[in-house]
Amino acid sequence: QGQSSPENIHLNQIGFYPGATKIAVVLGEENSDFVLKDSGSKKVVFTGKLGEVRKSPYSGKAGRIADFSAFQKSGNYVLEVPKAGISYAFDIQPEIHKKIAVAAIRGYYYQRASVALPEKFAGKWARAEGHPDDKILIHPSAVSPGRPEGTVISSPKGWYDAGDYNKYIVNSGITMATLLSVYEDFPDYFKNLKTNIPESNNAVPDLLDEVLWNLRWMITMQDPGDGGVYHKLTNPRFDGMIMPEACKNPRYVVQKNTIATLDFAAVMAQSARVFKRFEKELPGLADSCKTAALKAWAYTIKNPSLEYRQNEMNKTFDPDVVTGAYEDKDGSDELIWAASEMYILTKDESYLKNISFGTDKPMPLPSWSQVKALAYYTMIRNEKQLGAVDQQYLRSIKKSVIDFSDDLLIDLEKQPYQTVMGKNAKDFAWGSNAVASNQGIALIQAYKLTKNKKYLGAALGNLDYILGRNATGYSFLTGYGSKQVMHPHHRPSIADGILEPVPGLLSGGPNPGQQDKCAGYPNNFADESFLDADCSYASNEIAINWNAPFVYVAVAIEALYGK
Ligand code: 9MR
Repeated sequence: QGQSSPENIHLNQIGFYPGATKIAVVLGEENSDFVLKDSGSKKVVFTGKLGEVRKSPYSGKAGRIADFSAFQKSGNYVLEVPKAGISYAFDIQPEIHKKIAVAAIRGYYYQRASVALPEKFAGKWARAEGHPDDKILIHPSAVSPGRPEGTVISSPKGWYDAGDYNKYIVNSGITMATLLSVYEDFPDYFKNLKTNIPESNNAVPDLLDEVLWNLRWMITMQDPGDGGVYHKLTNPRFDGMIMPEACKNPRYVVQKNTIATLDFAAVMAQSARVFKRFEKELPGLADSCKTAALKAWAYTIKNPSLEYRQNEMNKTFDPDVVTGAYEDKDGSDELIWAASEMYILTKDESYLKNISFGTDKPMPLPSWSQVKALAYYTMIRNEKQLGAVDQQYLRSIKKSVIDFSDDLLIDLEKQPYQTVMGKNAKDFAWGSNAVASNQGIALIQAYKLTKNKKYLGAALGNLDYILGRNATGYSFLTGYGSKQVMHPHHRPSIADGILEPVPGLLSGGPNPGQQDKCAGYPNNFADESFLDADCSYASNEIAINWNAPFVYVAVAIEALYGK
């Protein structure tokens, strides 16, 4: 504040739909008019008054809303406010978020393991093949009669999880579910959506081609002996800040356990359902997924509480493994999710026999460790296939999803950024941009159930949040926006010698935990605790489970608002 600067005006830096809400937040307490100008001709096209002062509950910083929703003409504009300054230029245009949706899907292409990315598809971020993963050791924690110590398996493909190069089943679980779900919820949107990947010319939608890259890897993570699924495929320690092809450390599959196997079962069941539609293009795949799901489920019946405890494991087995733990103490939600997917796939009601959907409690927001709502979404999505017995569940599940969204909407208009994201301090967790995105998904589900536009508007508000209408003023998708994230904790982006980071990746976002202890955070206010430095893995890493809900929201908003 004080000096006039575009940084005083926080808005979606990509832009707005002609017919939708258009809001910017102008920092400071100054009351004034604002104008919208055509960025070329500099003509004033719209004048408005700033709203009331609202303060961040975290920093106390003041701002006022500039609402120019009434202006609906396509073009390129700036917002001008006396004292505050002139905003970055932005577009008003139909399909304004299409490039964002495509970029975020393409983000997965850049995360592919075991393959070179040629320039034709990767542009200046082309790179050599890394991590062939065709000679993977069985960690002593993971040996079985059929796979004793010394066994070498092949487990190629998959996506790198995040800024590191390991591949984790638990985190692949919610990621795959979210991507498969956006396909199931908006199949028409993907009919002709091309993302410039090697498979773009085949008859399968590009999104599903991308999903297949990780699915093929996941299938290899099941022990064919007992159906159990390894927790992860990993180096004992994280690779250095080097390119994939420079990594030569041995890799292992590590301890089978119940939760990873339930996540796997759920993903395989959902994949079996989705890929059944592509039997001609991918003969036999759906059946293989179903077989894998059934075997995984059987393992979890025999082993209902085998937990993954990395430190415990390291006391008994060598080498020590210190990479991402994805430890989850409670498998009840994974059980509900897997059971629901198995039931929808097989129509066998016994899967739901000992399952309580727990709709008497508030719906928990999905995250890698909390997947109960994925079961709700699946039941709703497949409601036409449910038998009479399930109608009772269905009613309470729907209510739970709508109640969750109604809670988000309470006092929305009083929020300083007028977003549901950030209303509660707990929203600013590690990967807070995934919180914003997963709230968006819940709101879109509520919109689909009720057709009430207030939910859709709030989901769009969270997209605006991620693309610039937030307390940091950053647009959090690499490669997009006027104030972009430039230094994500992402090994290829750090090591490739290219100024711009790999595009289409969602930075984690504000996280007052500051677990990385990097120097340079502006402060520790929850909504501003973000550092665009590559040491900041707690606020500025990227991850597949964060990109996925962002893809969902961007696609859903395009599909529902686009035109
Ligand atoms: O997203 C995970 C977050 O919820 C945890 O608090 C954090 C610490 O355990 O780990 C995050 O996941 C990281 C994973 O362990 C390793 N790959 C990078 C992931 C994103 O930072």
